[in-house]
Amino acid sequence: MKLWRSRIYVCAGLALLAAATGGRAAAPAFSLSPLPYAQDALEPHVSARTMGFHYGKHHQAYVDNLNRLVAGTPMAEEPLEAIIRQTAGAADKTAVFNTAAQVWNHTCFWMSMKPNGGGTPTGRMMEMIEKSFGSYSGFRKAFVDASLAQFGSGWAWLVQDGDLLKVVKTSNADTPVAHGQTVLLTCDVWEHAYYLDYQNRRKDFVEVFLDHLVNWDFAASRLR
Ligand code: MN3
Repeated sequence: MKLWRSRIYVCAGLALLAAATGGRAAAPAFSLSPLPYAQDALEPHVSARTMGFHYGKHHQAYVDNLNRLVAGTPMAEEPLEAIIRQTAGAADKTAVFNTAAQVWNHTCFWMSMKPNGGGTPTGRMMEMIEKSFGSYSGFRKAFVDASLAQFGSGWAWLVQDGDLLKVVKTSNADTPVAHGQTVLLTCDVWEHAYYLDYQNRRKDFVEVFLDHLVNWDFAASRLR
């Protein structure tokens, strides 16, 4: 299943309705996709206060800025992934790329978590993890290491590359979507993702993400 192919976001039985009005009227092209759980549902691992700022302020601001940047342009009629791909690497489209990618990345991050998540996956996902990393602990170490190796703001990702899975990291707004990789899940390692709850302890946050929050059903639904 492919997310964000259109303005109707569909995932794992959840119909997440985004703005379907395109640029026809004065309505904005993009809207903040609903959280798949309550803002306090990830406590004690991610506080409602963090979610209030991160989803309600940071993510909303990216949506608002993207609408401002694409208003009156052909991009207002296009799917988010198409905007990301066509602006990636374009020196005169940096603001649009950064903003569109951050809208996509954050929606993916919320979907990558669930209450009582984390731990080892099952089925084909576990088989692919063992084939790609040797073991779940091999994957876990690779993901934590990539998160810590990301200097400054960025993202850690699990992506599918053919028959194998890979852990990759990106800086700032950069996203595997721009590089043709199939994203399975992501962890936001910008400081705003964890500073209120974990201060400077990024490793603690990423380990909690893996052990208590990862939504393996979401990741498995994106396997090709
Ligand atoms: Mn963020």
